[in-house]
Amino acid sequence: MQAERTQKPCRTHTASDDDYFIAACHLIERTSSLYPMPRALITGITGQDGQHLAEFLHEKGYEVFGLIKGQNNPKIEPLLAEFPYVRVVSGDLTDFSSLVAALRTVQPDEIYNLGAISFVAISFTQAELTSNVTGLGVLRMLEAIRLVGGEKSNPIRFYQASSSEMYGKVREIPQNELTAFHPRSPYGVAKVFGHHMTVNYRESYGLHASSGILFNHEGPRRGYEFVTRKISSSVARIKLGMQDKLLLGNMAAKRDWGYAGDYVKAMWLMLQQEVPDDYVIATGETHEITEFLQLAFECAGLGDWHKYVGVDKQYFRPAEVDLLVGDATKAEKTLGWKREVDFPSLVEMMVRHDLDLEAKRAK
Ligand code: NAP
Ligand code: G4F
Repeated sequence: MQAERTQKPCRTHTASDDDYFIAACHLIERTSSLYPMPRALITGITGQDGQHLAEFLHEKGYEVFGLIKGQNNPKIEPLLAEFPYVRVVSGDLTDFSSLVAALRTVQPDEIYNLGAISFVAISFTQAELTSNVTGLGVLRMLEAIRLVGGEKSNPIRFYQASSSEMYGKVREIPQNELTAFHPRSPYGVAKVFGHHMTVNYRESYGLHASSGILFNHEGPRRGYEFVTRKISSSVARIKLGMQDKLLLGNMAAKRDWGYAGDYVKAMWLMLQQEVPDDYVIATGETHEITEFLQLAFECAGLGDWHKYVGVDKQYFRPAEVDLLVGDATKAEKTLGWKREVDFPSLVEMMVRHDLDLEAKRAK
């Protein structure tokens, strides 16, 4: 049996230093009668956000469980070395019965569904796999929650990792929770499916299911396939004489880039609200890739980036999302969320991290 949720009137937060404290008090009210610690299950725990969230929830006093796919996933060892408090549970978003088993084992208070094929470029060549994991995976998890948590007063709270990629060919600038979606990749289409399923299960079955429409967020834990990490690691390697050139695709693309550490706090805040809802999480600023390049090369003392950067057509996509910029007013007012790391600090954080890392690897 799960702890019964305390029925309190919905309160509207305004941004203040007390927000995290208040949210933590609500969480204790919800869970303290039966469990000494609230339990969170994170899918995608080996990814960038999963690691930040595991750290954040552990500091908040959660028992943190991570769903791990595969029979001998090589990411388990480094994960447990860095986060020894994480408890691993086996499962795959493409396998419904494995999700049911994971939920029965963990009996989570909160589920953060971060697992996905998340690389937009690969979704064009592996569209079916992307639809299965990133789209249908959400439906499987929602059904598993209904089955394990029960039809009435289901106690499991659910977070879905929706994406600004759903806006695609943007209908308005900036984009908010009411902006129509026009996805431009199989990944974006799959995320729209997952997003609408989350809304539908909330409305149809009363699940406490929320979607965070997160704009791009980066940091030293970002995968090397994404453009920011590709740039910061290449800058470090060029500085250390380990690489000559950096080849990119569409450098005219603009993104609203924030810091992943700031964004996982918003995920948690969403699940501490009495009423589930959808929120845009963004900085409200957009920057061209060339701006990232300029700051990154300057930070390493390499000067003009044009000397090192070329174009390779293989990195262009069949369809592109050219201008993303989010309006996070609702999250700021209701959740009390605000970003702490600005764009220049983010670039500097990533480049300095990679300079240290590549120097260690070179030894
Ligand atoms: P990421 O680093 O690419 O991590 C993806 C995670 O999904 C990995 O842990 C991966 O596990 C797991 N996964 C892949 N296939 C799976 C399957 N079949 N079953 C279970 N897990 C599976 O992604 P991220 O940047 O942390 O993003 C987290 C989530 O937020 C994703 O859903 C992403 O689409 C979404 N999102 C990200 C951003 C962003 O800017 N980072 C913005 C908006 C939305 P393995 O490591 O074992 O492959
Ligand atoms: O870094 P990216 O691969 O991220 P993208 O496509 O914006 O997707 C990320 O953010 C989404 C949120 O909007 C998430 F949902 C998604 O899971 C992922 O985390 O590419 C950013 C831009 C694109 O316009 C791309 O065409 O950079 C452009 N780009 C130019 N050259 C490149 C490259 N991208 C990559 N990965 N590699 C290049 O060489």
